[in-house]
Amino acid sequence: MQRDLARRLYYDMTLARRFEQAAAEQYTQGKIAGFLHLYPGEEAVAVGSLRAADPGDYVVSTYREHVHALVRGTPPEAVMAELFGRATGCSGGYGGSMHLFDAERRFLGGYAIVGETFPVAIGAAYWARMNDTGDAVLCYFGDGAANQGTFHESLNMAALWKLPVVFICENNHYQIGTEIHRHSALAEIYKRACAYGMEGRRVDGMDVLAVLEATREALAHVRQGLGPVLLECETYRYRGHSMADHGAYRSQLELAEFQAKDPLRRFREKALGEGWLEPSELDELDAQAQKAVDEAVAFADRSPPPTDLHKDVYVEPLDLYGGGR
Ligand SMILES: Cc1ncc(C[n+]2csc(CCOP(=O)(O)OP(=O)(O)O)c2C)c(N)n1
Ligand SMILES: [Mg+2]
Repeated sequence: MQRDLARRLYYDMTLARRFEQAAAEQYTQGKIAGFLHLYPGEEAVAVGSLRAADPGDYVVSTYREHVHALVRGTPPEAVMAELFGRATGCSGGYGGSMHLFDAERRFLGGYAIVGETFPVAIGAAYWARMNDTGDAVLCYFGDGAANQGTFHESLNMAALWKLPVVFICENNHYQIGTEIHRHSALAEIYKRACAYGMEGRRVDGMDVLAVLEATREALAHVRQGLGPVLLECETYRYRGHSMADHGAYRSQLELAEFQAKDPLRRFREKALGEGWLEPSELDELDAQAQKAVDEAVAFADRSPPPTDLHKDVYVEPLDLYGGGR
């Protein structure tokens, strides 16, 4: 393990954890409106997989996508400002938490509709394949999304045309309050790959190194034109589905079981044990991440709201009230 990579992985995960913590605090203070879906517990999935990707690869995610944007390189200021609905946000303040977008970094968005990511991902992959660019697509989705019709349609097409997509299932065991065995006839999502004749694999999504390695292999496979890969990462979300959900449908014991495998602590122990990083370096990375998050909150707070909310609305305004109002 290179020291630089170890630093990177730890920094990404500690930034992710702290960013989401700050977002929760800002939400409770009324600074963030609408829904807010947070990622603590799942950090190893986005960090491990995105650190295996190249800058030219496309990324398509869900409404639980703040960390994907951050790891892709969208500045924390631009992500937090978007959560605040400010003009300096990465979607100009029009999108909010569920609709982050960063074309420069080929981050093709957060999508609020469950299953919406699949067709977007295969569209980008089809383009890459037609133009022989060598770029791949990382398509994120939840365990619940695997039961949407778009999952079947998109995986079928991707396999048929051997599109360069890695479908990354963030299996956190729940679709809002419904546990996977109560929403899926086949709870081992990776096994569904065989229905399309594609590679399917399950990996420990609480282990950033395992996710990194599995994604590297998957990307090498899809880039060779051997067809898409379905990679299931088994993980867990520590918080409720969104800020509006306290997760009362699951036991504290279950939560504790997964927190015992916490991806940050696990990597920290590994990095120290292997001598990749010193305790002081890890503390310094924690401090740097906290500073970046504090600055992001301050930036969002002092940023203005968008001035022209109708700018990208392609209809003539209706005169609903008469008198040109
Ligand atoms: C088409 C559609 N149906 C229902 C919803 C409401 N909904 C929002 S999130 C969600 C659960 C999705 O669970 P999962 O795919 O496991 O993702 P997770 O939230 O666990 O990351 C549902 C049903 C929606 N947004 N879109
Ligand atoms: Mg889920």
